[in-house]
Amino acid sequence: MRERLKVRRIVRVCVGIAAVLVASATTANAAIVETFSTAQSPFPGGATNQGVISFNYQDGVLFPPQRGSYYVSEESRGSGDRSWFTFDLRSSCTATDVTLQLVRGSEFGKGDLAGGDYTIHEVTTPPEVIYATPGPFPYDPYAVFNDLGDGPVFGGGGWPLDGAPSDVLSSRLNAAGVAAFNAARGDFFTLGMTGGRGTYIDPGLPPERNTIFGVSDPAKLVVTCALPSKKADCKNGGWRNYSVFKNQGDCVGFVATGGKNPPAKKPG
Ligand SMILES: [Ca+2]
Repeated sequence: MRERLKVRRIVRVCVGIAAVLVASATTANAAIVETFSTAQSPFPGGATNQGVISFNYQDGVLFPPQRGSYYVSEESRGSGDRSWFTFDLRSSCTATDVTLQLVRGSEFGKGDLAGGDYTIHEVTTPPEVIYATPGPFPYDPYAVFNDLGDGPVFGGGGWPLDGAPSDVLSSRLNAAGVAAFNAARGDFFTLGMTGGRGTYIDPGLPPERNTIFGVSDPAKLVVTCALPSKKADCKNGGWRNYSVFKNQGDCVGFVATGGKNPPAKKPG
């Protein structure tokens, strides 16, 4: 009798575990991820929708903006490399989570500053100005250099300065960054990045900045799409808010099957 009770209890525990596994599998299936790249929809005159402006404070020189590559270095004595990344969100879903993915690159290097801090900023300069043709930047590049490192902060962190050029840094945008992404849907979306401001160990030494990124690989934006959790979310035109369904029935079917019936427009 006791043995049978034990078996029953084991069965009950197993059923419970199985239920949890099914629930988590359903949740995983339901997630829809979209990836955007600076290699998509390139503006004329550049291979990718990204670039860098470098400023050397000692010489007071702003180097000509460079399209296609990105460099981010820690800023000190007013010198630094600031980069921008533009993504085509004309067919984007509504995001709940947005992560910027960058490659460290072959030109990263250690200077005489500690750490590898960087910050992601809002960019208000419109892409038609950043990518104006025919020549690069027929406008005030100082204004754009400032824009890449000022205004609302959308993310940031520290990056260890030892590693391989192929290292990928993932940086999640904060709530303000996700809101800005969603506000930019249907258009292009540009992010700016600047290094932190370090202090020289020996002020008498010539400037040697930490370069955190130095690469021309396309930057990526990995986006988790917002999805309905109940049928009511689909009704009265609600299905349109998710921009992954072709109609209300498609949306209701997705909810009813716990995500097993993927959206017709964007298969999960
Ligand atoms: Ca700005």
